[in-house]
Amino acid sequence: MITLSQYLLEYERKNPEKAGIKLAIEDLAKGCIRIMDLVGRGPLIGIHGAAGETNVQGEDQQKLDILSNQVLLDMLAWSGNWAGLASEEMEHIYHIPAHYPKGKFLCAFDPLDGSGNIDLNMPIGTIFSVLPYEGGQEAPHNSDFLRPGRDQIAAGYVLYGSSTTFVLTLGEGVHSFTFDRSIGEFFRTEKNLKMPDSQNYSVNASNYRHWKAPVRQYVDECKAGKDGPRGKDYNMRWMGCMVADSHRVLAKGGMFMYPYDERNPNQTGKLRLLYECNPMSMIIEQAGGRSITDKENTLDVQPTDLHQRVPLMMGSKVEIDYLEALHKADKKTKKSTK
Ligand code: FBP
Repeated sequence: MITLSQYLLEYERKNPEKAGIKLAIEDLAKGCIRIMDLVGRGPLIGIHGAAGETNVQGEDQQKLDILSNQVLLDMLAWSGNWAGLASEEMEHIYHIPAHYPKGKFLCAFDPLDGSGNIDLNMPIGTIFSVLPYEGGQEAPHNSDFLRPGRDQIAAGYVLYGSSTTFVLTLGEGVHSFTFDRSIGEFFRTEKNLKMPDSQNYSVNASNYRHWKAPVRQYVDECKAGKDGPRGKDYNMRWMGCMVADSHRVLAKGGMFMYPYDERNPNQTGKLRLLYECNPMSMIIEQAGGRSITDKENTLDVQPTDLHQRVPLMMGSKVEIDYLEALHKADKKTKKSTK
């Protein structure tokens, strides 16, 4: 088994134009090891519970949301590998302090995903997206982060579960690394992950009445199982943590979605494009799956805001093709009845 560092070195040797990516990803890995430690000792050191503040999304921040955010800022700011950072927990982009050199990468991250699970010892994670930066030592602007997901040069997540798993793509397949606490290294435990087809779907079904017709039809048909139009039985899972639910879909196939919700027509989705949907979608596509909003491929969306939300449906190609076809049929019907 090779370590994460060995894999990154091999990658840089094969892709000299990506020089510097090894150190940059290692920064993220070191930061996540610190978060793993904080998460693991949470109740012992009094860092569970709400922090009494809200973030730019209007969500109550957990103490560990803020601590994890600070860990990543501290770890990435001084290394010289990054030109700018964006976080779910911060309204504006974080500028690298002037006394540190700027690097050639930008990072957008969700420091702790699945905040609702933190105090329950349920799976939580960290998600990151890496973009190239061509501005040299100039300070980046929001617009430097507003690039379609296709421009990502790396994406990944860390799942803090019974073991700590680091899943990464650099655009040449998806690899999974497991943290060995006795040695303090991530070792590659799965190479070139390819997502199987399967009958698993993952959605917060309590929102059913707020969904658009194609999504309701998709879930109705899954529930109808082999007696229904799909002719096979489906299983449903929801952990309330995108990293955990997506990890299962990556490993076992099926689909994960947080669809459009008619309750807030101005907010087209719950999950954030730059640091939740784009990185996860790059991983799913690299593993042979697909990811769509209710209008286009997620990775083709032109972002307009750092904290923009989009409807997300991603997973095994056969399921997403089917869901996309339901959306197209619905659109056609609506057009013909106008
Ligand atoms: P954050 O915890 O980072 O805000 O992420 C949002 C999230 O918790 C996802 O991880 C998860 O898929 C979803 O929201 C859960 O939503 P709900 O509470 O509606 O089930």
